[in-house]
Amino acid sequence: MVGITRRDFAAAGFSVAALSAAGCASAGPTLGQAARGAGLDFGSAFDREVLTDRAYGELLTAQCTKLVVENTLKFDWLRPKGPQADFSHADRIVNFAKQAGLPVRATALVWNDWTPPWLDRLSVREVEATFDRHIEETVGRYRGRIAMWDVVNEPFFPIQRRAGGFRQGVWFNALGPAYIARAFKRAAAADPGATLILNEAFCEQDDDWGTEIRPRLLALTKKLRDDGVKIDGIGFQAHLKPHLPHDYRRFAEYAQSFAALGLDIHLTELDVDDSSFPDEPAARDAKVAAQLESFLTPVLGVNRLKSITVWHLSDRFSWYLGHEGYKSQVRTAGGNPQRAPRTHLYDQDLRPKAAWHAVHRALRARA
Ligand code: 9MR
Repeated sequence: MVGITRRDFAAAGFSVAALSAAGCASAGPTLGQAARGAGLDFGSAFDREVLTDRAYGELLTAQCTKLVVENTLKFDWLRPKGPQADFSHADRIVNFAKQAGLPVRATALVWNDWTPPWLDRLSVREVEATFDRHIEETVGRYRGRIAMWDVVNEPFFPIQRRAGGFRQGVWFNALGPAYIARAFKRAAAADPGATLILNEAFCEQDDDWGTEIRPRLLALTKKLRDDGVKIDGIGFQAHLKPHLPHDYRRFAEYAQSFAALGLDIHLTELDVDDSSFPDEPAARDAKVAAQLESFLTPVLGVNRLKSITVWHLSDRFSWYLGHEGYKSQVRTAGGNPQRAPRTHLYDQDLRPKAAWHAVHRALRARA
């Protein structure tokens, strides 16, 4: 299948108008339109499900002004068995967005997590060569077609207790912290027109992880800038965890300090971990919505905030589904671990929830 267009939906018997009405909750503006009114892009993670789930594909293209490839462009998905990449799936996914006329962000070009086992058997020199090859081939192949890359994902992971708080893994172990600048330089050479961002988790939380990562990330970014490395923006994942300490106003001030360096700010993976909320769906939805609004209200005031991306639009494709850590948190909070997550803006039947309205309201308020 080579991408799905609006015409394909119609040919398959889907009424675009009916789906759009179902997806919007009202005849008012979509999330994308509301975001544009606030000077932002609105995106969602998407992946191979759009090739078979037409209703979801239609919802994504109706609501978003950009799409973010969730997995297919990750190293382990492109090169699961050896250095030779299979780009056939990635081509289809990128083409889906192109057919819909939407720009693409891709994650994660370099990540010290989820690397395939064959990499562990290489010598340092071979790892280095594979690193460069991966960046040049992947960014080069999609030059002009992938507008934005998460060049390095999650550079810090203090729980591993490595010097500098860096996340260890194949790339870090072979190249040291220099892998970060190297990745940005190689990516810029492979596609000088692409927007290059550094993406990090946990910065929204005030627990040990968040408080340790925040200054380290700021110092790393300053150093990259001082060294003349092209870096266009910072991505804050924003998988909100209401059960952990947090102060979203303080986070907004922190995000602002990157804007002061001349960098753009992106919220790259927004969703709400609802594990500490009640089982009952309406009560849970209200709390998820309130959490989103309490986060977005201060953060939408950050200068140079350019985009908000949700880590899937619907509970139908929640990454929390079947996640053992999530289930055990639900159990600890006294909930039913078998319940379905309600962590996103649409429910499993693609009906907008209170969370959709909360994001929409916050965007309209910024406009
Ligand atoms: O949602 C993604 C899930 O399907 C993958 O199995 C996983 C590993 O590649 O990555 C998930 O997305 C993660 C993102 O790439 C980085 N931040 C955390 C996200 C959720 O785990």
